[in-house]
Amino acid sequence: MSEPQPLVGVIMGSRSDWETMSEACQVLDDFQVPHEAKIVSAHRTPELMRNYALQAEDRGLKAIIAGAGGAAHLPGMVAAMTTVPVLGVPVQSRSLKGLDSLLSIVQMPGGVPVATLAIGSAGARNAGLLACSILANEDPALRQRLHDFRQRQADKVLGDELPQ
Ligand code: RP5
Repeated sequence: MSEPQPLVGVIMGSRSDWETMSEACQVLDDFQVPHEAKIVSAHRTPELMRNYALQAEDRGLKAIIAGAGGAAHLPGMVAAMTTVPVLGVPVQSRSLKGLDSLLSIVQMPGGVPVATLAIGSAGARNAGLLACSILANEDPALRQRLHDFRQRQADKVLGDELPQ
């Protein structure tokens, strides 16, 4: 049986970003959203990045989640070459704990937006959820799954008890 066509592209600058970016893929799996995951580096494979961005729309991608750390140019450069929404995830870097990644991704010039999430795993999870929200505009069943998720999350917090 053939794989369904991916609606979300999850790309990252390095294999070392996978631990973080796998959280976005896990969310997309949980919500049954067809997606792909690839290493696409702005600095080490710039031609691959260019082709990926330029082909995204024709390939039917509805959102791109791009994670990178350090001099994190991947989300911004991809956004420069496509109008498919780009969600940027700042991966926590070794030297500056992801502040460098965050500022590299969030400080885009007016006219080329990147929706920037939090540093690290919370950002990756939220990027997955935000991609689901974007797709849910055209997919009532996915919208319902998001409502159900929020309800389960609220129920858990309401049921939490503090230690005596
Ligand atoms: C960036 O450089 C990657 O996104 C990664 O977060 C960072 C370090 O990459 P490696 O040296 O671990 O491959 O391009």
